[in-house]
Amino acid sequence: MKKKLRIGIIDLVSKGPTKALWAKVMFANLASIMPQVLGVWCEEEGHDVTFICYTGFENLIEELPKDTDIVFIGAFTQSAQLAYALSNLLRSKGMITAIGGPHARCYPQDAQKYFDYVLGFTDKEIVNQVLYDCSPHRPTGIYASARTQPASLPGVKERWKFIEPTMQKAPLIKIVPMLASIGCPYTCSFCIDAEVPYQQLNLELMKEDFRFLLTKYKRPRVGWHDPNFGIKFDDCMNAIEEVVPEDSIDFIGESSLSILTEPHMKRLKRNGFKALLPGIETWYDLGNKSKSGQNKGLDKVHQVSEQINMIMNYAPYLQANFVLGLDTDEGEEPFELTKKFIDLSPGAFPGYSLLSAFGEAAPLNLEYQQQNRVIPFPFHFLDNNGAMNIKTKNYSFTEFYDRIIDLTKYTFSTRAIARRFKQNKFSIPGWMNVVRAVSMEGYGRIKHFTQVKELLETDRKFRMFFEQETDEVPEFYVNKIKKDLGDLWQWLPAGAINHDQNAYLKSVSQPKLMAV
Ligand code: B12
Ligand code: SF4
Repeated sequence: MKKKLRIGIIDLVSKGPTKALWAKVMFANLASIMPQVLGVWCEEEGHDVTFICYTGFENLIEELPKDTDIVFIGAFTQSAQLAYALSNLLRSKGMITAIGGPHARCYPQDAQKYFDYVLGFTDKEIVNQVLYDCSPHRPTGIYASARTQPASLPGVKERWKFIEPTMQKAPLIKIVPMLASIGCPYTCSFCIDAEVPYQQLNLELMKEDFRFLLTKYKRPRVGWHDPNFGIKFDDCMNAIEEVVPEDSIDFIGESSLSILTEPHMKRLKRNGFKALLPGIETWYDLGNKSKSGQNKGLDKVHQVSEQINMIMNYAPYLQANFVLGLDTDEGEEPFELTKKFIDLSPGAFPGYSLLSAFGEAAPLNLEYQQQNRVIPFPFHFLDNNGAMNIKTKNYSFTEFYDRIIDLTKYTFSTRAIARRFKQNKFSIPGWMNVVRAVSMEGYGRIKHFTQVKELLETDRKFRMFFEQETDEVPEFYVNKIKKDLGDLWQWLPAGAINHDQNAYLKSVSQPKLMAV
């Protein structure tokens, strides 16, 4: 007979204990869908589930029942060190541990050192196999992955048992996570979805979820977790229009500019789309994604700005995403063009990501590893801003940091913040932009980048790490991890600060998939 298991599921939103106001207000809204899905699947099999969305305020150990058999941890790479420490502690108490999520997809070999199971693409069958086996696998955990992304996932109604307590942790704004599709038809070579086929998920389920949500909140807010929302635009909008009274749910979504045309914007506005996060990425490449065709440089800035301003006539909040440090960037021009964009589209909030190679996430990462350009910054800093783990092609690190400091200062100057606020019509989204600017994202990053730049100039050992002359992680970074992990630092296994930055390259010749 099948054994009934006591299962713990932890969604690591925070990478350590925190008291930050931003974390208190927003972290529960950054929760992932898959840990909730896992909860549904485990209960369907008759097991008992304890679910924790870790926002940095919970005591993880106290919240887990002492007799838990197996704990699944969902982690981004930025939470890897926390996940490793936690796994070590849980194993010391006799529990089996499993990890899934972006970190497990990107760095499976490293995670296998610290977990009994490491899961890539995860469907119900894979989870059932793990639960059936449920035994220690040490020193090297088992890696298991479905061949593709699952064809369907439990919706909001089924996940509600896990969504509700998570939403209770969000005191002001509550954003319910949903998915309309998985994968993306575009093939941006730096992206984790470049090779994941696009799949529209079940629209009937989506409609049922809207009906359900409207019974739970007066005016629900939905955050779409689709990598690119609205690829099948008419199908999605028809589904919304069929069951949601006009403009009665607020939606937030990440869509490419090619989807955000004026006729589409009119329809999005009618249906309550309040916040959009299009990716511009660079002024030199990826024209298919932004519909800018062959347009590059200043021409692309003008064309994109015009479109962004049009979009903002319909949706009050817009974050325009950029990747800094791509190989196509050279000299001051890319940075000056972004400043020009800020002048031309003052209402948009620019979201910058330093080019990062997340292990085996993207096809381009193999090239970086072949060229020996990946620097083994501890995972804790791989959040698109804490560190850039690729040696830039056309800049020295000091020049690059000079330029990103200059651009960040320009973006969050008093003048730019005030213009953005005015353009946002002094609204709640406008206030959120101001808070983001004067807290971690604006001023916080200027401080961090400036510290890094100073250390590059004054500390030889620090610079040697950037120049790949040593693998010894600078004290600056070690101390930060120590501080962020708090009490869990003592549980971080020896060597867990380091990783093999070329593991992907080494693994391509060895088959990785093993049956459980
Ligand atoms: C939606 C999204 C967000 C949303 C929602 C985040 C969330 N909690 O899910 C928001 C905007 C909040 C966000 C924020 C961030 N994001 Co984000 N985000 C995405 C995006 C576009 C889609 C992810 C998604 O939900 N896919 C659909 C699901 C079903 O598929 P999946 O993620 O592949 O999951 C499969 C498996 O991994 C597995 N699985 C997933 N989770 C779990 C958990 C368990 C326990 C198990 C067993 C299995 C499992 O099952 C799934 C089915 O096969 C991806 C890029 C992309 N195109 O995928 C980036 C991505 C995941 N984000 C990324 C980053 C870096 C961030 C931020 C750090 C950015 C920042 N500086 O703030 C933050 C971190 C937030 C956090 N919670 O810690 C990186 C992660 C890289 C990495 N290795 O860590 C990605 C890959 C983008 C990139 N740069 O390449 N993000
Ligand atoms: S459009 Fe966005 S989600 Fe799609 S491949 Fe490009 S970066 Fe990834």
